[in-house]
Amino acid sequence: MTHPENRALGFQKKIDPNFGTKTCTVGQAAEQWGYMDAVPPICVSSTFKQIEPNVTKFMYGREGNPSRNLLEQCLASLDNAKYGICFASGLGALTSVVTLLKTGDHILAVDDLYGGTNRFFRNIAPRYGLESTFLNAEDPEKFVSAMKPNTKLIWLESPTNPTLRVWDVEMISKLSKKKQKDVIIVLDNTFLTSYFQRPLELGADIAMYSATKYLNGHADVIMGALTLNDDELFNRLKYNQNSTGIIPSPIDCFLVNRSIKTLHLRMDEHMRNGLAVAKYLEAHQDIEKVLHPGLPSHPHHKLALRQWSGYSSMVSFYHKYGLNESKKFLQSLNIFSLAESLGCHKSLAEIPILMTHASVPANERSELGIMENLIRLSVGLESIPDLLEDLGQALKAMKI
Ligand code: P1T
Repeated sequence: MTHPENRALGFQKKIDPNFGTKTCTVGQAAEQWGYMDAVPPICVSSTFKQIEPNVTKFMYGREGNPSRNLLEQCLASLDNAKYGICFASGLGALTSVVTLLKTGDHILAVDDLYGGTNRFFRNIAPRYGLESTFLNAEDPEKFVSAMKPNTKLIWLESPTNPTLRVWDVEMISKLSKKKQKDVIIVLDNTFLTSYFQRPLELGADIAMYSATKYLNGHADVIMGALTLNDDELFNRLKYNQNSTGIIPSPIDCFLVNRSIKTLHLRMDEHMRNGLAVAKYLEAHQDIEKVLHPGLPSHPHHKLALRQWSGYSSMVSFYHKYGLNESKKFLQSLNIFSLAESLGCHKSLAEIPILMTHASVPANERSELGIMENLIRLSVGLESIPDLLEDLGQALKAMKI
């Protein structure tokens, strides 16, 4: 079965026809619970009774928990992965990946990244003797040529936050593995989720998620997740997670597990709303440029169609004015909330230069195009006419 809307838009990758069944069934069996709970319970117990020393399915809540375990199985299935691991936050998942490295290792990262990811590689990793290079990945050969003999981690984010650049993950993976077989390639897939992009099938070793965003989708949980196939990497990550304690709470696991039941439905609607907003803004007189990979004007439009099976609802745009107008626009919005974060039911708007990407050095921000007139929108699930009206009135108000 092919998703009709997806096919009409020209995507070459198919949406997993069993996606909805997986979110509703994998890890969810009633038979695993004492009361045959049809819906998985929240297991808050921090420790588990043992039959004899070390004979038990779960031992201690930091090591593993039934509510977490079932979510990890379910998330893994969505990427057709062998393993899933959940963490206290998206940055917690990143920190855990970095625990795979040792002093003297080199990280090659794309230059346009979530500000917090950039901050970690730039300001925290060097304290432990890790060196990072940030580079545009438009030309995969050039990007990969920046690998050094000690490059152990390649960190990709595609599409990127906040300028929605798209990288050729398949080509980067192929070229970098050819150069160094043991380099670990991570793709931050927060913006698209497994529904629209499957990182492991594009050659990444690890798919990374801020589950805080679309996976949970209701702006009431902070969580991170990784999915992967490699046994050795999985064992090391689990060992390191237990040793560092970067775990999510069972209640948050319950919430994300509940939320992913509707992930495919939400993503379909997010895509529609995001595209409608992007097209509206592109035709607006006060807009200089819209960044959305679904617009034919986007430089990576064709690559997105080749690599993905849908778009997220992230839209960034440059208006024709300055910082004051940016602030006025954001403060005039009624349905969109002026807030950080993204990927939830509520529409959110922010100004990366002052908010999510304030920690990126100023010269790099301007090279990336993070300017005073760049606004980032996370389009929610409200009705399209209301969203367009809200944007229209705020664009008018910003000039008064
Ligand atoms: O917030 P946390 O769950 O720790 O996830 C960090 C993170 C990782 N990767 C991407 C692509 C992200 O966008 C984020 C978090 N981003 C925001 C809070 C934001 O407003 O962009």
